[in-house]
Amino acid sequence: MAIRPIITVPDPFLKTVSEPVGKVDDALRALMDDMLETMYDAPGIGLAAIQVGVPRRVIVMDIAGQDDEPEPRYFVNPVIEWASEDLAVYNEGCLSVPEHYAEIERPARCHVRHLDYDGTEQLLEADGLLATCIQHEMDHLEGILFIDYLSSLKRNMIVKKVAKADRVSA
Ligand code: GNR
Ligand code: NI
Repeated sequence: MAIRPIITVPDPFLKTVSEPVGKVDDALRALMDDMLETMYDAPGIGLAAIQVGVPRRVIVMDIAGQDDEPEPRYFVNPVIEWASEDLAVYNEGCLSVPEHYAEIERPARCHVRHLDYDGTEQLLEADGLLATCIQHEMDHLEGILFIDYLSSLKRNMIVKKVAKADRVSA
């Protein structure tokens, strides 16, 4: 397993629409292992493959609390089958937009069809943080970031600050 660098805004690669995975094989599992290790190290509660520069429809996630047992989740080729009419607001952050947060409104509950670590088809029925997080991650697969829901004024300000912080620390 290895920790991979996470790309940040304004890297245009984050806008890539990721391609479906053909087959869940050992090479894909190695990618998912690296993604999980990278996510825990960051630390974060979710990570899409595009954030480590791989334009494939793959997500890892773990929303268990710090004092709880780890609960890694893997999503390959996820599809939202149903989303609730009722919305929920969550103060979102993103490892590709470090140290900036914004309240984002999304469907409160959703059902997501996907393949798991073994390539078995699963249906996730999500609410709360799990629903928010899976939708945030699935946006990454379409090249969308949470800051894309903000005004261009706010978005541009955040992108500039991240770029500057990355310059200073580089
Ligand atoms: O670590 C993360 N926390 C988070 C908090 C609220 C809503 C979504 C997230 S996902 C984020 C990690 C990340 O950038 N995933 O793409
Ligand atoms: Ni993110």
